[in-house]
Parts: sequence; structure tokens; C-alpha cells
Amino acid sequence: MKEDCIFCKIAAGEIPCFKVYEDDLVLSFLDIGPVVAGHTLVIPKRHYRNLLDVPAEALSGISRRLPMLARAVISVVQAPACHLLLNNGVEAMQSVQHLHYHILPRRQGDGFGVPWPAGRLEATTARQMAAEIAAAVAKAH
Ligand code: DGP
Repeated sequence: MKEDCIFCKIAAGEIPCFKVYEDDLVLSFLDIGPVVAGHTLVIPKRHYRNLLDVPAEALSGISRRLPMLARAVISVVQAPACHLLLNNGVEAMQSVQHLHYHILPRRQGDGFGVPWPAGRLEATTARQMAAEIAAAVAKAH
């Protein structure tokens, strides 16, 4: 547990939450500031800063629980779809530095939108970018 982490405190039961699911590995509860009805968070009970910080085995355990939780959430709010959103790092809108997934139920006309200013992939840049990333992946493997 990390001393100054609000989600660690929620996981430890020191701060209340509206819990929807709990087991040995994860806790799931309603987001305090829902952007859509049913907005739910899924966190590991152990403290990991974000996706780049979590051991593969723990991540696979968390990931395995997501479809079951997402199905339950969207069934209750009767939404046909959802985002599973992970803000990874402060610049990527992560405000709580404890790994968490957002389950965001979506339906047509719900008024929620994620800005997606799509550009155009240019072949020369793309070739170089893909090669550099592929090399970085090979090095990390
Ligand atoms: P993010 O920007 O991805 O780090 O999202 C953090 C979310 O956590 C944000 O949607 C609000 C939610 N949140 C922050 N503090 C609390 C809390 O004390 N209780 C609950 N239920 N949610 C919280």
C-alpha cells in the first residue's frame, strides 16, 4: 500500500466507495464523478502506478476480470457498448497514480465524446516510425 494513494485507501477500506465487485486481486467501484451513467472503475488492490509498472502476471489477472465486469455494468444501464479506458501517465489524463480501468457504457446519442482528431498517415514517415518502433519492441523482448 502506498501511503498517499487514494485508491490504496479505498482498497484497504479506509475510504468508502460504492463497491460492485471484490476478490483477492481487484476491486471495482463506481467513479465519484461519472461521465456517463454506470461509470465504473476497476483497480488492482496492490499499488501499481500504471500499465508500465505492473508485472505481466498481475496484469493478466486484472484483464481476465474486465469482460465479466463490463458485461455486468452495461447490462444494468442497458447500454449496447462501452469503452474500457486506461489513462496511462499524467500527460495522458491519469489523475490518480494507481492503475485503473474506466468502464464507460456507451449508447447512441448519449452526448459523450472522446476527441479524435485523426490525421493522415504519410508513407515515408510511417515506414520510419514503424521501423523504429519495431526495433524498440525487439530490444524490449
Ligand atoms: P484518471 O483521470 O484516469 O486518473 O481517473 C481517476 C478517476 O478516479 C476519476 O474519474 C475520478 C475517480 N476518483 C478520484 N477519487 C475518487 C474517490 O475518492 N472515489 C471514487 N469512487 N472515485 C474517485
